[in-house]
Amino acid sequence: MTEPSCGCRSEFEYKVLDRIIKLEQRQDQQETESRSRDNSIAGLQSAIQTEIHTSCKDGWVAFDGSCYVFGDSDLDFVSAELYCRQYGGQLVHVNSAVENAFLKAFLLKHHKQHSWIGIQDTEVEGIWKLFGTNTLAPFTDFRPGDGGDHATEDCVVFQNSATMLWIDVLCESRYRPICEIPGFK
Ligand SMILES: [Ca+2]
Ligand SMILES: [Ca+2]
Repeated sequence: MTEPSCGCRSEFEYKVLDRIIKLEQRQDQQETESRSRDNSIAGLQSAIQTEIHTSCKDGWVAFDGSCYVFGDSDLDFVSAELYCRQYGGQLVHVNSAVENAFLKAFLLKHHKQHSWIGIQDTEVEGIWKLFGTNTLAPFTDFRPGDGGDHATEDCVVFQNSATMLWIDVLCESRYRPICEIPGFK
């Protein structure tokens, strides 16, 4: 904005003031947006902090208090669970959206295969329980149309696709295990 040479100084000052007010408003808006962004990533940051403080044996991947192994041979569900138990672990229990997001991101980056999740709906169709327990699955992420009343499909994998959503499959199918054990701090 150029200062005019005419005698309309005060009009010019008003314009400057108006410009300053608008800039301040924009700054306020940006601060609000930035605060909301900060809140939405706070959960992930806390998980990352825990990841930093989670220790795992060599070959295991640490995240948010747990250690994971992504097996590289195709096994049926029971064999996959046994594979994990030989390490003192189990097929992964996905406890939260954050854990799910971590697993999906890892699979997409490193390990593009259908991969077992440690839940079944053998008793009541569509009621998923952590394998070997009477505990309801705390979190699920099924592809639309999956996870419901499919009597023959009582086991679940991350489907190898861009979204890595969960699909129910035959337990006799052979896919990759994801094992989980608690990390140490
Ligand atoms: Ca878990
Ligand atoms: Ca089923």
